[in-house]
Amino acid sequence: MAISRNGCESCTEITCTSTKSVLSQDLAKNVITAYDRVRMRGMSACLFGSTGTCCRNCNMGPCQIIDGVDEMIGICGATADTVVARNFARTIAGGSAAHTDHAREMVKGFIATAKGETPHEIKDVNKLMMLAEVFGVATEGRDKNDIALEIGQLALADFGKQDDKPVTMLKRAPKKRQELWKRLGVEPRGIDREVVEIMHRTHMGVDQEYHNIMLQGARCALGDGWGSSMLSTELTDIMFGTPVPRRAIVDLGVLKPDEVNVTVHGHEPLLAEALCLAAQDEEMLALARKVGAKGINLAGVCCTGNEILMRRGIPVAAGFVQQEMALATGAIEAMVVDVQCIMQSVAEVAKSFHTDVITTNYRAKMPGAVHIQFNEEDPMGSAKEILRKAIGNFKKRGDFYIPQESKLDVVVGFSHETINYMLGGRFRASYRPLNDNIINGRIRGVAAIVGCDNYKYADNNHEIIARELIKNDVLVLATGCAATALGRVGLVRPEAAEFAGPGLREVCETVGMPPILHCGSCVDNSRLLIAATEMVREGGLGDDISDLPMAGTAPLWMSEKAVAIGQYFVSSGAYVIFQNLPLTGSKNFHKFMTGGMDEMYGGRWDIEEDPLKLAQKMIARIDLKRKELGIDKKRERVLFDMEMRRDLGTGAPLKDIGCHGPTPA
Ligand code: SF4
Ligand code: MSK
Repeated sequence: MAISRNGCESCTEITCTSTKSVLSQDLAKNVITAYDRVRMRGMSACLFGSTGTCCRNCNMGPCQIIDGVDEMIGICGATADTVVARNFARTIAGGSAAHTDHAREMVKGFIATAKGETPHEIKDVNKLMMLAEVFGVATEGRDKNDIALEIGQLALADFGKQDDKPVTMLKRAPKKRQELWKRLGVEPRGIDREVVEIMHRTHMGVDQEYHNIMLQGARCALGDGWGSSMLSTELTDIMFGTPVPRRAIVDLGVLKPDEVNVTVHGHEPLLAEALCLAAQDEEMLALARKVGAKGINLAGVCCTGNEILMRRGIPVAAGFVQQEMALATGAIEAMVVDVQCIMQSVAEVAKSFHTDVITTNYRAKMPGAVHIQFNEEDPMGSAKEILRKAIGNFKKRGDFYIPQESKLDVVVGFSHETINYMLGGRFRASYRPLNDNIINGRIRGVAAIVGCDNYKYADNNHEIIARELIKNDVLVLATGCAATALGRVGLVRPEAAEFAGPGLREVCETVGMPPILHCGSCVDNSRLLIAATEMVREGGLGDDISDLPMAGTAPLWMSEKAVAIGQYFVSSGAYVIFQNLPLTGSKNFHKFMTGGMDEMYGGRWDIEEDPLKLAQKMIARIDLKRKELGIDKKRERVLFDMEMRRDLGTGAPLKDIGCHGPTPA
């Protein structure tokens, strides 16, 4: 594919300084990126696909349906309502399957760690004990590895469970929510089973009633959020340490001119953690020195990046839309990939440079890449083999360009435990101060900005939304590539408090926290479920998640996982708004998802393409919830009195949490 182009001037979608800077170099003139492909295709996305009305679930079709036109229903008679609902449910199943397969690997890694078969260890004993209680595992007088092994085995059983009892972690939700799920019949049973049941029910000639289809859609998504994703996050924390706040840097400028640059891209932290250990190994460092490099520089891409950023402070080079640009620097010796969000084009881009794209998971191979299978029984062996390959490429590096203009620092590591300690104090971890500040109006509410980047919209949409939210005193929790994008523009650091409204700013400055808290990777959205549950448990903000002044968005969503995440938040009682969704092809289904869901779950979907209006709709929802709680009048009193300042002052200052935080070593 040798199409040359004249830099990226015509890419009005790109606002990111480092991206523009890399693409304008001579070095990158033959690199074709997704931005180029969007232009080269010269056609807009298929209307049927975009609105959810294309069905190819059987070989009488494919059928394109037009709502309200009798001649344009499916050959089998399927209406727009049925087809759109089936497609939406299948998207949820796709996203949930991705999280679930990832989580299964983490559980297996956890079991292997408990057996002493990996270089990792059980680090967060407090969290281990908490999970032991959830799983009903006895702890008295037992070794931590024994306890971990039993928890791991019970967790693994939750994936393939065949009885009709709910998955174990569901009991962590607020009581009222659990009762609602039971009443509606949407409690997830086996995690895998719910994905299979969606695929069955959406097969030709099975479930043809959109409300009923979405009951299973909700059940599957809940199995993801409160099942697989939550298991993955918690067990990863126990093995690799629950994140605590730390400073790090993001953007393409984190690559180093004089070191072997290795980027880790994908989602599963098992390999990335092994690479982190191997990159410090004297044998590997000696090899690097031998080829003239000063060291080995690991950097993240996408959510693997977020995992090691949160736990180790390893810098993130790029989010999803920058994966090709990272290679276009010509400075990367190896891009190591595992699963999810890896564009096939990276192998093509790598051909213009000395870079090897190394696939490591048997599930995810690609033409043009080198495959080195990650061996779970010998993670260090695999990691060293990969690093040897990368080191071998260093001398082949030709011209390269590493942008320096926008290398920004971020403060990351906001697990829900950190929020607890940071606002509540080192000795009395509690969500009380957060709830109090919401009740007194300094903090108007909480918003989640999560999910991907997407070439469909300008790359500054996350920023527009986030600035509007914090300006209006809304505390933002961010995950995934959205968090990376916000980090790139300097909003994920305490200094960004200056862009917040007076109430939020005062809280942030008193505690020393950013107005946007980086809470991890896309699988870590389960942390936000727990944070919301803790806010309910703390009291004063209603008795269910649906009562909280809270809203969520994945504006630039790309992956099916984002839809699964959105649905588990909606089914948990949250208002979730995206810039577009493939559900507008059916009036009835659209109405149900954006209205009827609210009546069932107290949470609903919404769609708004304009990023500023999207943020304003989130604020309107937060205000509605404040009104329902009767705390809307109190927003006038935004200044801290001395007593409140002292109260917050008992929270652990940010700098201290890193040293004495919630995670015992
Ligand atoms: Fe067409 Fe019905 Fe077959 Fe879908 S299931 S492709 S609507 S005939
Ligand atoms: S990596 S799922 S682009 S957040 Fe999790 Fe980023 Fe979205 Fe992939």
